[in-house]
Amino acid sequence: SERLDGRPQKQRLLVVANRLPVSAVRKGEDSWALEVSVGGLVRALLGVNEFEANWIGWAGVNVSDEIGQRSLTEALAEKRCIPVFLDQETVHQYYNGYCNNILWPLFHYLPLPQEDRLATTRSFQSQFAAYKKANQMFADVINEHYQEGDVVWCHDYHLMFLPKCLKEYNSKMKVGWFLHTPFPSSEIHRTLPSRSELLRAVLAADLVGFHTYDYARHFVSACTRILGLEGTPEGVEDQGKLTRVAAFPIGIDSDRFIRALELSPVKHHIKELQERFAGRKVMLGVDRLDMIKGIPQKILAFEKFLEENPDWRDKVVLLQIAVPTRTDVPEYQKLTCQVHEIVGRINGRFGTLTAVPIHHLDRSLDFNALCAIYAVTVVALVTSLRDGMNLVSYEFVACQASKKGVLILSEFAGAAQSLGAGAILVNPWNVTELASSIVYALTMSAHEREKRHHHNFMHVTTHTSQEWAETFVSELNDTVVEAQLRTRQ
Ligand code: ADQ
Repeated sequence: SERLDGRPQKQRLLVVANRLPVSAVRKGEDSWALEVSVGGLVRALLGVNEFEANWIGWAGVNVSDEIGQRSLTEALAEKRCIPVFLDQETVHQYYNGYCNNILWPLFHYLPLPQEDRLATTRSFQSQFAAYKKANQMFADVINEHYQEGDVVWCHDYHLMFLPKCLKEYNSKMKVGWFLHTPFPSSEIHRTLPSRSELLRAVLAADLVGFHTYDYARHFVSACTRILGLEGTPEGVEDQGKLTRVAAFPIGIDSDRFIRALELSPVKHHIKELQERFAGRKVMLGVDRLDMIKGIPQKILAFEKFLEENPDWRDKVVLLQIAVPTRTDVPEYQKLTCQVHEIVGRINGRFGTLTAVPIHHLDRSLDFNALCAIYAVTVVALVTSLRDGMNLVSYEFVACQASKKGVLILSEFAGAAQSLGAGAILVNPWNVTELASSIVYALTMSAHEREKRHHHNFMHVTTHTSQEWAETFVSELNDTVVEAQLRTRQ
């Protein structure tokens, strides 16, 4: 079954990400319990019938013995997952070190660590070596499973070295790379000691994708300024070889959220929340507890709002749901303490015997509870200091068909470029502006709310995650065909 362009009807897609969408827990020498986590990426590809997705990544466990590796590989195969086995030291240096301590902060405009220059340089070098080694291990597994015609789609900052490793194995492999975080200004990327090597490795891909045009432009500038290559409207050119660079803004499976609101457990939950917060307008924050999300800034602005607007004090409540992540990292522990301290102070200042202004939860909510809480919210606050896209803003909009609530959105989230016309855009560093935008949101006319909501709802329901995945993969196929035509000419 072939299509007109010679591609098979169902093309095999190898989706490569640091983590597999399955976590494994060892139950015996050769038995495993697998827990599937259907994140955004899995869901995006579930809806795409054109491709058969296979997953390659780390299963989140250290398995050093042969029986364990073989049995886990077999168990994962049923879920179309192929494991990459990383040893503990590599995970420590590559994942905790280079990925999460260096690239993640830097790509969100937080400078490189600089406590002890010498020690940092040494550990930096060994971390970068581990990063390259880990990427090579991913490439080895991909190469082993690759079949002609497959499309290999690499994800995120963990795997910037992978396109180069793959092309060294097979220059004909179709390789795409997508970054889920921002790509920073070239002046920030310039500070990275391994700046050139990383850029060159990414450029080995056929197609390089970002959430926004700004990130794509930053990447092209980094290649022209740091590597001295030529930027063209299509991408980056190096001695006649073009790497296509473009923006592919991600979305969500909006139907799933809209349908959930019709389920009776969700309706029941909505009713409970409405009763619980009767007489108060619900404001909401949902974030991973990460410094990039601007949680302290959000809560401080809420405090200022309460300070300056005594009439509102018993008429609003802020629900801040913060899932802990990277809890073993000291900076994240410090952030948790800081947030708890501010919340405690505000609740002490403005709480009464029967009510507190902020409900802060250190945990994640299940899907039904999340939908219910989005649905009862009147004002959502997304105050990221930097954020690749931010899907919470999309999910909120999808659940607001009846309330038509207001989205306050940081101009530093990629989502500001797609939902900017419907949201109130703010600079989260400006607490005064943020506090007054809360007043504006709470007192907005119904007409304006409807107009703003309509704009965003149209966007969220048409630019879905399925459409994002389909567009990226078909663009990758086209890029490769065009490159072949060019070389024949
Ligand atoms: P994240 O930084 O994780 O993703 P985001 O896009 O907001 O940020 O996605 C978070 C997801 O986790 C959402 O689906 C949300 O519902 C869920 N979530 C967050 N807190 C939760 C809670 N307390 N309970 C339940 N669920 C919760 C990275 C980038 C983003 C980019 C995405 C996708 O940092 O900028 O948008 O990848 O590319």
